Amino acid sequence: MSEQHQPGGTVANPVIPGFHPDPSICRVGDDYYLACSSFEYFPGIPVFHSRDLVHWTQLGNALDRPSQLRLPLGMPSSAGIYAPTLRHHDGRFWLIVTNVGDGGNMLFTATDPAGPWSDPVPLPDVPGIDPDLAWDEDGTCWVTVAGISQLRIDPHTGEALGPAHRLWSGTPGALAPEAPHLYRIGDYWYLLIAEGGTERGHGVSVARGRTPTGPFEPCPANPILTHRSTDRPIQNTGHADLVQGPDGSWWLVLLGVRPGGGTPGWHVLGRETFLAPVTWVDGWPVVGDLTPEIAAPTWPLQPVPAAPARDDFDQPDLHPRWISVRQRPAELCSTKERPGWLTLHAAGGSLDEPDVVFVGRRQQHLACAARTLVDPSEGHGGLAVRLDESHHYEIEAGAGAVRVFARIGPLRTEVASLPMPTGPVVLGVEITPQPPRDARSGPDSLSFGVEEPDGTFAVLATLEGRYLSTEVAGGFTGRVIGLYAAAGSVHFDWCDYRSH
Ligand code: 6LW
Repeated sequence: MSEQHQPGGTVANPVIPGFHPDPSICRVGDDYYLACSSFEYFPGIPVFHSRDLVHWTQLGNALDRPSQLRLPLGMPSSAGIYAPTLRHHDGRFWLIVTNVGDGGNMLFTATDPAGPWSDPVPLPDVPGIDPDLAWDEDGTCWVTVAGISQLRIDPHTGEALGPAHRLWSGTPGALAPEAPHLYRIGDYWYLLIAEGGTERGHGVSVARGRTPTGPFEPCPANPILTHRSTDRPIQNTGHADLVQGPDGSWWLVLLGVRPGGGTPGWHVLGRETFLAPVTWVDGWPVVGDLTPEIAAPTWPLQPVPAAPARDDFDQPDLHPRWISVRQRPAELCSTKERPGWLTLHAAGGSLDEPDVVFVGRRQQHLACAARTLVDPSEGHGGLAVRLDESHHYEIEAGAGAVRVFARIGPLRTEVASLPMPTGPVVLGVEITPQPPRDARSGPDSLSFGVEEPDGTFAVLATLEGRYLSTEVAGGFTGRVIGLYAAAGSVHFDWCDYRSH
């Protein structure tokens, strides 16, 4: 993501673009690690590394085998893996997370955050969502959850060592006190939470006490961060975690969205990870500039090489950026069957089905394009932009034609088709943000087409982007662009993703 760094003293936000919500961060020496929610996608919980808080590289996914992550077919999209907390303690990395719909709260450990991570330690007595982990000076381990409640556990066995107690309910009247993180900083324990709901009202509040169990005194300036009722380009700001920079300065990582179009505004990339500076006044954190360009930190930045645009499927394993819906059985998805190609065997059928065989990557830029070379001679499949089972657009090759489909809520329709000799074809999508023309303008357009051998992109259909936004579809995720098989076996030679 080195293109994020702008010379001249600023860096671009989000620092991890695309559907990467609920960031949790920890520092070990000069290294920073960050984990995000992943919902119905497998593998789950992307884990990133940085040395400067600005440039991040994905190391892997913490939950990358079925013994760690079950996402049953009956589980709706936007259930599954919610809001991890990542911490380093006693020489190990600890990840506590909720699988909403299969197992509730659970804990994982690793000596290397790139993996392997352990099998889950179930936490049957830890209620609710958004678990946080903190240890006090005598080694007691506290789990704090949305609500905001807290209990003591044995993190090695998962056993509760006492009942859960309500710690704080956030600002009176505010919706959804959640996303707690508890820290010992100086003479106080700080309880950082999100409240107001994860939509436009979202914000970050804080309380402090002399012990990890409170009592907690709310900050008089709460919420210490919200962009509600403003015209700021970054909205829904909340669900934050605190960290110290290499020079001892303080920073928040948090989620936010970038709505486009007219009213009410539609965000299409999901909730992304942003960075904001923090100063301390009278023992309270004060959040600074949270804009698309923030003043660069003063320590040396360490850009990382930009990810190559092309995945050519020449390696036995897919890059960790590739995610599948609920599961990825090796017998249905392989780069070994036809070496140099990704082969997908259809299971259930189209992208309307929960067991679709789909492998995608998050859309990370408002303006971008994807292309893939597909061989549909043994089946039907193609390139899709997916929000969930009920909201996706795709271009599909097979049976002598290329077709564009749109699924919006309960409606599915073929919007274009083109006869085509059965043989390899380059399918593509161009995604273009649109300046609002009037109050009802959508955020962007998606043009699906075929790339001719001379490089010309022949558009079959242009579709409006609002129907693949969270404001229309609901839920907690963002767009994922990927490859799928709807029938038979479909082979993909390569896939390109480029920002514009
Ligand atoms: C998460 C909650 C939230 O559990 O959204 O924005 C929920 N914050 O803390 C799902 O990501």
